[in-house]
Amino acid sequence: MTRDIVMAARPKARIVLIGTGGTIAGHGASSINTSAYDCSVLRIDDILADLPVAASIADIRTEQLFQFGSENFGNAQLLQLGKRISSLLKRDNVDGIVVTHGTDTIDETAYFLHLTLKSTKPVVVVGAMRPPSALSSDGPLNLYHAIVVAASQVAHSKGTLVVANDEIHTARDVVKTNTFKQDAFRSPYGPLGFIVEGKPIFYRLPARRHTTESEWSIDEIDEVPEVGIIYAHGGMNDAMVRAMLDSGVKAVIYAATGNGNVATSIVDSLVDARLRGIHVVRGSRTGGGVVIRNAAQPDDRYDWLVTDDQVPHKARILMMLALTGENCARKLQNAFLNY
Ligand code: DAS
Repeated sequence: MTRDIVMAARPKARIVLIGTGGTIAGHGASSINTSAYDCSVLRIDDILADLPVAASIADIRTEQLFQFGSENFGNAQLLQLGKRISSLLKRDNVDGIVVTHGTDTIDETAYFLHLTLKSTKPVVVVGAMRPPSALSSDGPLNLYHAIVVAASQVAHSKGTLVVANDEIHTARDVVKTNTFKQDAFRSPYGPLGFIVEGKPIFYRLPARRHTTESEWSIDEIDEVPEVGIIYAHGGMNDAMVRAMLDSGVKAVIYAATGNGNVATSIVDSLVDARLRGIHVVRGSRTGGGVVIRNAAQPDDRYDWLVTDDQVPHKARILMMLALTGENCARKLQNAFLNY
């Protein structure tokens, strides 16, 4: 029996498609408006109705959870989305989830789900760089591919995935790297796989802990602490750091220059942060590479942490979750080394 005959004999996967807005739900004044358009105007039912081919691969039910640009996602929305997905995944009549999402913070939301959902069923987050009204919109094909992946047996146990531009990325690694181009999504170690002619093909697996191996469960988290990010630059003074320390944050991700260097003018304010009980996490604004403990700064002496290779905006997600557990620097540091 050939592989195709076995696959054709399977019943169709039952997928829940959750709409949250974004460019994939956008509409422009004309077909040449690829970058300037109204965001989050199409309902998820309308988006699916424009993709009749999707019905050939899955039985799809829709839910409109939010309708806004992803820059508006706050911690409350992350929790609400995660809890909704978790309850759907527990049902025997749900085989996978697809979330349509704005691309701006798709990498943050997907990482949050990757770290907190307790299921091996596929969860795929998808967006578009061009609205469906634009010439060569990537929305319909991205959505079709996301449904293909969510419906696939081979996508099980791989954590939350982001599908874009024919590629399947792990939520841990993917980052939006461009304001308007369709190949905006990059993972520093490459995508996990591709979708070719409607079939997902995986070439690698996520190496770090996620979903069922993660210590956090969305079902047990009702609140996450505030964690801020400070973006370093030349000629910096400590005013921004001190303002952030007074804002009630429990930790600061310091998006340092290069491999985690901290200007002399800033060091005292970050030492003060730790004395006030606020954790300091040295990261890098470069977008790539590792920040090494005790290399550019004496982290052991200051009781600071480092992000390992995680970008600052995703380090914030991890730190928020880590702080829901034991407030111990060694444990918090291990989170960056294990996830
Ligand atoms: N409208 C922005 C957002 O919601 C961009 C996008 O979706 O691509 O994130």
